[in-house]
Amino acid sequence: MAFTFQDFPNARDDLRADVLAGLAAHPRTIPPKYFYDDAGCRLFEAICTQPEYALCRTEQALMHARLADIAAAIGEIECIVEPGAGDCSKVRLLLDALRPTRVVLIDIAGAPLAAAAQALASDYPAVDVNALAMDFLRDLESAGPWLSAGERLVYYPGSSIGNFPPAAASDLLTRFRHLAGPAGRLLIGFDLKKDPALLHAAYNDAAGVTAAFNLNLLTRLNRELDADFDPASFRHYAFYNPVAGRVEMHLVSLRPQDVNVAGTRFHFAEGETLHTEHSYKYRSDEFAALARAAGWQPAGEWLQDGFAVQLYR
Ligand code: AVJ
Repeated sequence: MAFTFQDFPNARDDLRADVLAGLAAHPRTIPPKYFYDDAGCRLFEAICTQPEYALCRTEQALMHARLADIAAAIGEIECIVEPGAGDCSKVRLLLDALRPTRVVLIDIAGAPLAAAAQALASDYPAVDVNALAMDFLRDLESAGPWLSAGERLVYYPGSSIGNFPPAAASDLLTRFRHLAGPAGRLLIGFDLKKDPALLHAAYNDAAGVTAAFNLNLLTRLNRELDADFDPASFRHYAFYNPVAGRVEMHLVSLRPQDVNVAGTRFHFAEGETLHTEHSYKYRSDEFAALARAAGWQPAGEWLQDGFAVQLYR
């Protein structure tokens, strides 16, 4: 079993600087990558089991059902690179089907990544497993020495791309182009535009798990930035904006209030919003245009129940 773990201290996320800058802006915003502390990861897993939120289940079902076809379309591959690998569960199917000699798993959360990647390495003794702890939005280029020279597949499942506005998504796809190399491929999963009522329900589940996930951000800031948010004074508010083609998640202040964060005081007016997430939805041709503009050629597409997996070369 071959396993390496590398931490990139210069490419860590910067919660304090990002939050202070986001709170000072108007509208106030916090990058959605900060949802995922331990509690946030557990709440996201719970979202994925809610009847209204089909995204993860549908992608998993699609990957299982179409795996042979997808693997054939990808062809020979030496190395799989997964930015945002999290618990490393999604890449297993591809390891079974593609049998690469190396996998490079990148995630912002170093400790859980190391544990998950080590477990992966013991389950796949023939694969050289490399875990890189970094915020890949800051420094994807440092992953270079860990990549194998042969054909590489960048795997970006789960509609994570939906968190980025189109210009930033296009930028990320260009960086994936470099990560994959000239003979590289990209397998990417994203949520499709659909009945707004379904999208609304998916981000407003009856059990309130998405609301808890959104509000957990304030609890995290209280703990990690010595802030004093009162989560009960903010309302989870999520809606589909069909003009922009995205679900927006907000935390709306229910009263005028002052909040201290890392020694700085911020005033929230009644009804003022803290914007916590964009979740863009695409038509498959819209997404293909975005990928083409980033230098990728379409090489396959699999659709199921409002979700898409596309392959590019
Ligand atoms: C993990 C970014 C795909 O946008 O649907 C779930 C996160 N936010 N419910 C999404 C999320 C609210 C999710 N992604």
